[in-house]
Amino acid sequence: MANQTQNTPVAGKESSEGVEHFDAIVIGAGVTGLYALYRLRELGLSVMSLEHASGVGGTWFWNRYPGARFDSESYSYGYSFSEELLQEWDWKEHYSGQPENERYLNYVADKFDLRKDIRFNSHVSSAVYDEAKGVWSVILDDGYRATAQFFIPAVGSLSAGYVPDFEGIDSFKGAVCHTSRWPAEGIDLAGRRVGVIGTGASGVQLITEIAKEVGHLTVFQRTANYCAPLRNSPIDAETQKKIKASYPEIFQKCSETPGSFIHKFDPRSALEVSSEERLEQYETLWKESGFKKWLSNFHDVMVPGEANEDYAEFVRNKIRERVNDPVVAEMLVPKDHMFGSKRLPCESGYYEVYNQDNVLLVNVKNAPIECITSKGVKTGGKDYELDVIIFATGYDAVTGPLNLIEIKGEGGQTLKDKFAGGPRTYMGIATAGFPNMFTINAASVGNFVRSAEPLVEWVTSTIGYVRDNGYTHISATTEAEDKWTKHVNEDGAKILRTQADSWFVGANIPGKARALLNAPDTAPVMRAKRAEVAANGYEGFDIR
Ligand code: N01
Repeated sequence: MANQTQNTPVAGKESSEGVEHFDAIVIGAGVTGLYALYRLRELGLSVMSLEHASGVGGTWFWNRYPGARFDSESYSYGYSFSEELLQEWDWKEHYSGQPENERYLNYVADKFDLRKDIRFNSHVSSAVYDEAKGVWSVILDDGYRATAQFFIPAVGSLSAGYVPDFEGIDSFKGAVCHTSRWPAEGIDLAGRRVGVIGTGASGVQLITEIAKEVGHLTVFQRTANYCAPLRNSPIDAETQKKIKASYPEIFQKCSETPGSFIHKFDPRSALEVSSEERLEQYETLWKESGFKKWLSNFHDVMVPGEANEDYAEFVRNKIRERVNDPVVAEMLVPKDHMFGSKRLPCESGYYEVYNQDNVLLVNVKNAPIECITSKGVKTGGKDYELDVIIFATGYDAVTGPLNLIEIKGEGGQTLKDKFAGGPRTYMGIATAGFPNMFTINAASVGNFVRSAEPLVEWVTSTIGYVRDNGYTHISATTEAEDKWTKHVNEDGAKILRTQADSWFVGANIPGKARALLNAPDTAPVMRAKRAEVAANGYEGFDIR
């Protein structure tokens, strides 16, 4: 496997019981964890990062499935904190693929010498707050233990893969894989009968790519998605120069938009212009790459209401145009949820896959998958014989990765129990009864790196504030948390992301409480709120 790293001891201070002690422990060496490690070290703290994988990258380490790539512009998606890094790194494509993204994160880890403080192949089983000592005690599966004053589970939002509990799943005789655990050596799909379950952003990227080599492909679709052309292309030398010269403007633009993407909405309503002008704008933007099609469009295209439905119909017709068989086309046209209420996948030839003779689309909405048999998938009373089944069935998002660790706060309360009805946090960052712990994954919105960077900066400067002022304890107050949770639930109910059943609200996991898992605010509002809290002496936190 590329970029695997052997475990090397990470130096901490030995405590009296022979357990290593650090100022801070970070879990995860993905985009957020790597930056948290970097910033905490800059503060002069001793830090250990614990990473489950054998290399850095998080999402970009694990998601090696064919077709995995950014759908935000590469140059808006890298770290902005180091001018040197920005100038050294050449993004090769406008929407960079997984191998390159993993290489980038390895380059960052090497450049800033982060690896020496990362313990790889480290699966954390529990993290318990020791009230008497005021430290977090972290235990790994292999028996290793360490303590730290600050605990930062940077475990990612989409890292706990979900495979539905289909009856007979273990009886299947062929190969099985979830998109997030694609083996580095690949899976031989050439000429084989492959079934893919799931048509979210992962499924759409994967299906398009593997359709080029499989013998026969069966796609089991529960919900059709609104997908739009990515229009990826290589970055030529001239463009590369321009990008490198304009990073300040790129990041400035991103910082001003709701989701930290590079695209700015048209402030006009779709409904205030004539239908001809509206259509002309839709068509012009449709020819553009990436998310520009909707994020530079009339602002109300992304708000529940008439304009949203008008644009949804435009996209539906674009889908219809590309699929030869009208019956299959209608199966691929989403009619049961609003445009943008589920994550919008970008694609590179997805709909044309269904024009191939060796591709079959099976609707599993009305006739759900009954079971997995030794030979394949059974649905609607029919058996689909397969050599390989790929689960593109998504993630137990945000709270899922936290729940994989037994996290215990004051009074022995587990985070899992506390979040059983949905996350209860203060700004997605802290939760009452879990002092000195900062959850970074419940606060991000939109362009992940652009929102993670300022978040990490806020958390690490807060830790700096606590230490510089001789405090040892910081915790969200119950009042601040109650107010924030009410805001998430009440204001969250009005936004597009809560209008469909998806991971945004935990509705993709049977039995999971329905609640918006991150913030309903725009990225600029989130940053302003955090800045105000800090300026007001960390209002809403109990600091001692
Ligand atoms: O997961 P998903 P994903 N029977 O939850 C279906 C990010 N991402 O891995 O819609 C049959 O979106 C499920 O059906 P339904 C991005 O944020 C980014 O694709 O629930 N089907 C759905 O079709 C994204 O949102 C990139 O009805 C079942 C699919 O499985 C997030 O990751 C690329 C089923 C799951 O879709 C997750 O995307 C990829 C069942 N029992 C991902 N259970 C970039 O481009 C589930 N499904 C950067």
